[in-house]
Amino acid sequence: MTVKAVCVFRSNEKNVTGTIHFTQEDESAPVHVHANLAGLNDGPHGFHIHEFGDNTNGCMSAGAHYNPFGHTHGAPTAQIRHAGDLGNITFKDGKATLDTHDSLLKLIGPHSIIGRTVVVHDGEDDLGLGGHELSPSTGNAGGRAACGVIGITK
Ligand SMILES: [Cu+2]
Ligand SMILES: [Zn+2]
Repeated sequence: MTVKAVCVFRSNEKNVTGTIHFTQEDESAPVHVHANLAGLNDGPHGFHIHEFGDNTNGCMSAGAHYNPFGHTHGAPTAQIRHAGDLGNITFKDGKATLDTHDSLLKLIGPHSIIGRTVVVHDGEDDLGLGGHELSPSTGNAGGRAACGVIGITK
C-alpha cells in the first residue's frame, strides 16, 4: 500500500517557505521526493533528513543526519552515505525544485523517515569530499536555514 508524507517549511526567521512531498509505493520501492522551496539565496544548499522530529530549540533539536547504519556522510548517489543525505537543492531566482527517487529513504518499516526533520542549510553540502573536518559528518553545509517535520498525509 502506498504511503505518503509531507513536510512544510513556514514562518521562520529567514522567511524560507516550501513543501516537500514523499511517496513510497511499497516497502522495497524507492521513495519519490518532490520539493518546492523559496526564500534562500541562489546556489546549492545542503538538504538532509535529520534524525529527530524535535524542533524544541529550532532546527538544532533535530539532531544529526539520519544515519541508522552508522556510515559516513556522502552524496545521495554514493555507496557510503547517511540515509538522510539528499545532497543539495539549488535555488535560482529565489526558488528551488528537487524531484528525485531515493532507494535508501523509507516511509515504510523500521527505518521510516516519518516523524523526522528535513533541514535546508545556509551553505553547500560538499558531499563528504571537501576536506574540511566537518565534511565526513555534515558536508560542511553551514547553519540550518529552515526545517520542518515529516508527517503522514493521504
Ligand atoms: Cu542537514
Ligand atoms: Zn549526512
